Amino acid sequence: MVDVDQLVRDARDGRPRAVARLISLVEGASPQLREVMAALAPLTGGAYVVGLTGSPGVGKSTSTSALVTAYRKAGRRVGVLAVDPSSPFSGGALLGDRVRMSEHASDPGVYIRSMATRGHLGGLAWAAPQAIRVLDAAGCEVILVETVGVGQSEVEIAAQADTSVVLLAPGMGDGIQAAKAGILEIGDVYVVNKADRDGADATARELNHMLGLGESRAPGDWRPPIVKTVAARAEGIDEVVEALEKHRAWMEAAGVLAERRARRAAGEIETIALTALRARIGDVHGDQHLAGLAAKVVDGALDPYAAADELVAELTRA
Ligand SMILES: Nc1nc2c(ncn2[C@@H]2O[C@H](COP(=O)(O)OP(=O)(O)O)[C@@H](O)[C@H]2O)c(=O)[nH]1
Ligand SMILES: [Mg+2]
Repeated sequence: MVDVDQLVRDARDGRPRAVARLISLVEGASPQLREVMAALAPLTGGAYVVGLTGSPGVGKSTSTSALVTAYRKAGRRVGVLAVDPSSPFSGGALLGDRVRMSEHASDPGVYIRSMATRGHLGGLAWAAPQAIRVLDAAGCEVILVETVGVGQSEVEIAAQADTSVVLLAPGMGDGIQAAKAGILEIGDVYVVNKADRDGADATARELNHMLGLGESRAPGDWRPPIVKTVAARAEGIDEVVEALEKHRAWMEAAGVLAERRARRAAGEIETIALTALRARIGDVHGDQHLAGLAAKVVDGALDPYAAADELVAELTRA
């Protein structure tokens, strides 16, 4: 058994190994998970969580690394979480990311962690926010969450962030891809990276058009900015930071930050509760009960809605 309170104190004091241990406990769904989460709860809420999404190769890791440098210059403690929702192992795609982040490896003000979430109990929606909580409690003022995969899981991760940054690059057919993946609905800030390549202006224009940024909006609405960057040379990164700060200030003033966090917490509670209920269905008693109900539905003795009501009543009785 781990001394959770000691571990949390060490993490708070900035010991990277303690932070790593805590994330491992969380990731491994340790029996001490509840104890860990209870110890962390009063220490959380201080971090600003920024999600970075976009197709593979667009420059998320390079941008993340450049953002870390910028935030470190401003004296902020930074956490980086690279999440790969498609793989059960944190190898492969994340390896290159580690190389791109290596310049920060010896900086005690930066925590970098990669996690793979497939095959997780409760999946992505469950694992990533808990790791974010650990980084938050450890005193990270800014947490950058990079998603390695594409598609729906990316959108899910974006929902864990206070601010979502969507990255595109010229010449990747990104416009259409982005629309397909639905990521054009989630961006608070858009970045056209690899602006050193041909077509960056065209990509920015196309994006501007697709987002309907030329159209008028209600006063007080957030208008997502499009920032051009050359992440590999850290060009435009200060503008990204500025856009993030602006978005954060707008969210605070408009009450959106509190709203988003409350919605996130509600989703988290729901996921945990549903996971617990599903686990109960798997219990011997519940399983037999379910089999009995299924037989009745097959026979036409019961309709599936009535059967489901019965199951829910049974599961929540004890
Ligand atoms: N030309 C150019 N290449 C870049 C730029 N930013 C990143 N790259 C390169 O693009 C490749 C993919 O970058 P990476 O950050 O790993 O992308 P990710 O998969 O989105 O995390 C790497 O070889 C980077 O060096 C840029 O601004 N311009
Ligand atoms: Mg990457």
